[in-house]
Amino acid sequence: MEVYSTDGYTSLSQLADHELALPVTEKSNPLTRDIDRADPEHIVHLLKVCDAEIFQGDGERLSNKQTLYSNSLGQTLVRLTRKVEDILKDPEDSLIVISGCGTSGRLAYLLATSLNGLLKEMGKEQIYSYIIAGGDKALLTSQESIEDNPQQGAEGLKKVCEGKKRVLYVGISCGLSAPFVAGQLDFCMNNVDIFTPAVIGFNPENMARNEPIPGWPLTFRQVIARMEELQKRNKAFIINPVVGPEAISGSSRLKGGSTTKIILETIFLSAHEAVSSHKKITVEDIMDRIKMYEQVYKVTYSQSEMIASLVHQAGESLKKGGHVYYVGWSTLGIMGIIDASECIPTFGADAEDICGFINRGYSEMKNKEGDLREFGPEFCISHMDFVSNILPTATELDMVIFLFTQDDHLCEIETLVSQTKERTSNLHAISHDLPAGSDSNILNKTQFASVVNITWPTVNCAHKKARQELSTKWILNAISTGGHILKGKIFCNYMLDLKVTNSKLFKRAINILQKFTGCLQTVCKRALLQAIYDTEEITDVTVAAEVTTHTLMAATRSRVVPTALVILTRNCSLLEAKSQLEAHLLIRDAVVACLPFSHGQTGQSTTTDKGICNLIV
Ligand code: F1P
Repeated sequence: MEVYSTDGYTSLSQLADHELALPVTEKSNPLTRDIDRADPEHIVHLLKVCDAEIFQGDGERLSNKQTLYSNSLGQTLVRLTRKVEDILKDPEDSLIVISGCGTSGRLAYLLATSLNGLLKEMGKEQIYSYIIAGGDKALLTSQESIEDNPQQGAEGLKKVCEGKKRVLYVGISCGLSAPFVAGQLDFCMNNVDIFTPAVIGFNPENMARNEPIPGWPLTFRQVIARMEELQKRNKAFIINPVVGPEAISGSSRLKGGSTTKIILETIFLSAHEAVSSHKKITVEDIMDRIKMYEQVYKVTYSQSEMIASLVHQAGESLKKGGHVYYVGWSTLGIMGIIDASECIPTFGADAEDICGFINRGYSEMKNKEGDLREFGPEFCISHMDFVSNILPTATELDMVIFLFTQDDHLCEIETLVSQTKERTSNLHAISHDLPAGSDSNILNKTQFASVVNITWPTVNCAHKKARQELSTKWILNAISTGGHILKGKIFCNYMLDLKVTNSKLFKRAINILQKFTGCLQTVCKRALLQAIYDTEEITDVTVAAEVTTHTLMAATRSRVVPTALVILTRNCSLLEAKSQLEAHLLIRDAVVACLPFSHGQTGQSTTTDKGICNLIV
């Protein structure tokens, strides 16, 4: 079905092929194509059906696709669990390193820190360590350019492991794409006498990223191919179930992050249990644990109505220039900080739009580099900082959400509630295991505007925390994603105004432009570079420069993808595109006004005065 084949444009069938060839983690999820026009209830419903794909049944036999419930994945997890057990039993000179970029690195930090806490309680040696690209600053703010550097990844790993004789390395890259992680995996494979590498991601091996990495001889896919060989000898582990595309295309903080947490906890908590109860872990045990997480999913989304009301409230605050503050205790504070930190790169949000706070700040975070407040206001994360920096200027427009459990300091919570209520009644709670109905219950005494309280069956402490954290993650992801959708930040299920700060995001930007304009990749790239370099004329030298040169420049610019989109669809100058966009406060409004089709004409191609716009979302 060739719709337009003159130079510069591609055909609908080619566009469809293009979408098919995208890795799962970059595809547009058909379930959420209209999420930008949904009301809060429907947004939560769409996130729910999208998250259900994490637990889809074993599709291996039907589609050759590994899922979380695949027997082959279960076997890999059992083998990896045994490696962890070996180290737990004989920890001398050994280390388990969990590493990743962005959200993946933040989850690596959370897991390593929590697991060390468990070992400490038992009086055992703390053998977990984490690496996040960009260091601890990246726990709170995005440092995405470092993700492109395989050498820095390898050097960082070498440093952490100095003097160790046995290292289990777990690298997380949801898209099987981050050069930083590729560098570490490769380093492990070059030193197999000490290192055993494992990788976690959510694409099939043949969809691991295959673009050349500047200044490095391998692609991520080649690294995976080498690991496949080692895996046959139990010397490497590839964990890559397919959980379907994200609700917001490419936003791997959502399903990617949740599934990462499920997999890591399944491996490590199973190993801890095996050692303490002298039990041999089986595939059935692994599956039971995954079923437990599926139950967490069901219980969490059984509160959809309340979650939708929080989404509505967050949307109201964000739309009116207010803020959303997560005030959390213990690891729920960390879940809040992680969710908030992701909003800047995901939605182009300002650092102060959604912020997270944790009681006792960095001493509660237990991060490697300690107190980071010297780096600026966005690094002030304790409740004391909240009281002194935020509360004095807080208004009814600001939404405050307390995150806590029955095990947290309830008196402290009560005091902070009173202080907050002096400034805003827009105060809500997400709590776990608070006994309902009793008069002494903080939820009754303090009159939150709304409460999501979830009660879990009694289990041991580590499992309880794991459930509370994941459940809180799902609710906060819904609040921040839904709030930004209501604020008009999303078009169809794409974040158009993404920050093009690393090579993966550069590629994503070009994909988006191709998809919405039908223009050839080379044409899209030129328009994107025009927006990045703020120039009407792009030279061949600039086009040929390395992606890093472009992404460093892009970090200093705003609205580059929307600008390129208008250049392409209107076939206009950069100046004209910028002035078209400036007339609109919200990107979604700007795009709807500038694109030569009205939303809802999905699947149709529309003739414009300058060409054809193919929209096959
Ligand atoms: C890592 C990551 C994401 C972030 C953004 C840029 O992705 O930092 O966490 O949201 O998309 O990339 P990955 O390596 O886990 O795929």
